[in-house]
Amino acid sequence: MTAVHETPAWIAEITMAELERNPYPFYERLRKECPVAFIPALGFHVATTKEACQEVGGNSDIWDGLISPAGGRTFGHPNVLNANGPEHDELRGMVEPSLQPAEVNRYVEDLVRPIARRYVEAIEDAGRADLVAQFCEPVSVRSLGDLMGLQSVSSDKLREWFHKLSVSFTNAGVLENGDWANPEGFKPGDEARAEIRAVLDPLIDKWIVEPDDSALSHWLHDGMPEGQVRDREQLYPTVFVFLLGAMQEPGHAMASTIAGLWTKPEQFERVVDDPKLIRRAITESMRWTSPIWSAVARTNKVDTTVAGTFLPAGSLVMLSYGSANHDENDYNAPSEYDLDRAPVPHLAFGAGKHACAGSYFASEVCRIGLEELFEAIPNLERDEDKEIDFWGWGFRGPVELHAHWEV
Ligand code: 261
Repeated sequence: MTAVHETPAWIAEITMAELERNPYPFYERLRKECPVAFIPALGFHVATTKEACQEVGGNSDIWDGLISPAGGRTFGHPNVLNANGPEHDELRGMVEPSLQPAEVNRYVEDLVRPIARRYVEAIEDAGRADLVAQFCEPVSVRSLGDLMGLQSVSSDKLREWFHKLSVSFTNAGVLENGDWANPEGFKPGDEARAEIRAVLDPLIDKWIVEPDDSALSHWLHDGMPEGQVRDREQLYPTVFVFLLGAMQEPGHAMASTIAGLWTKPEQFERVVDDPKLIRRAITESMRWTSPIWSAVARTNKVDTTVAGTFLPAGSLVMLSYGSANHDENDYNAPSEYDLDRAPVPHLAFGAGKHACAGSYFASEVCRIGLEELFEAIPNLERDEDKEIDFWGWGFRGPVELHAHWEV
C-alpha cells in the first residue's frame, strides 16, 4: 500500500520499538496534525481521535472488519475479527451465548471467585509478589480457560500461549518494499498454534461424541443439524483470537487498574476500603490504558475521506482506541488516571458490529479478581524500588507490578 498524501517527515521516522515503548507522544501529535495518518513503519493508516475511530469503527455500511497482515498471518481465516456479513454473523452467533450478561451472571461468581481466592492464597503469606505474573494473568487465563473447557491446560501454558500469539500478532513492522521487517517475530505464534492444535484436537474429538457444558463444546454443536458439528478448521482461527485477546486482556485491565490507582494513593485507599468503587476504577483504567490499544482495523468498501485524509477503497485503517481514549476534546488531562473524572464513555471495547462480545465477562472477571485481592490483602503497597514499565502498541499494560505487604 502506498501513502496517498505527503507523509510528514516526523511520521516517517516513527519506529515500531518507539511505538511499543510509549505510543502516547506520537499519537498526541497525530491527533492534532493528522487524525488519520499513514505510518510507513506499519504500512497502513491509523485512526487516532475519538471522532475518527467512531466514524470508521461504527459504520459498517462503508467499513468491513479487518485485522492487520501480521494479525492475519497469526490467526488465519475465517476469524470473528475479520469475517463480515453472514460469515461474521455465524461466528459471532457462535461465541455470544456464553458471554451474554444474563448468562454471565448465572455462572461468573461460582467460576471466578474460587479461582481468585486460590491465587490470593498462593501469595498472601509471602508478603510480596509480582501481581502481573502471580495474580492478574493467572486469574484471567484460568477463568476463561475453565469456561472454554480447558481445565486440563495449566495456567502457565495458557499464559505462554497468549504471550507468543501476542508477540506474533503485533509484529506489524514492514520495510519500505512491503516485506516484513522482522519475519522471525512470527515464530513464537507458529509454535503456539502448533501446540494449541496438538492439545485441542483430542479435546475436540471427545466433545464431538460427548458434548458438555464448556464453551468450546457449544461452539462445535450449537445451531448445527442433529448429528453434525462445525468443522474444526472453521473454529480454530477464532479459538486463536480468544486464546490471545480474551486470555490476555482481563489481566492487562486488572494490572492497569492497580497501577492507575497507585498514581493516586488516596484513590487507591478509597477503592480498597469501599469495593463498590472497583467497577468505576476498572472503567477509568480501561480508558487510561486501553488493553486493546490498537489491534483491530477496518477496510473501506468504497473511496472515502475521513478527517481530511483521502482513503481509496481497500485501505486498512487501524483503530487506535487507546489514543481515542486520550482525546483532549473529550477528556481533561487525559494522561492522568482519575477515579473521580466525569464518566464519559470510552472506546476500549470498540464500536459497531465488531464491538467486543466479551465486555461484560471481562469486566466481571476483573471486578471479582480485584475484590478478592483487596479483601485478602488490604494493606497492599506498591514496591517503590521497582519501576512500573508499560509495554505495547497493539496490546498494552504493565509488564510487572511489584507489591509488598505486612504479613
Ligand atoms: C477476544 C478478542 O481477542 C482479540 C481482539 C483483538 C485483537 C486480537 C485478539 O485476539
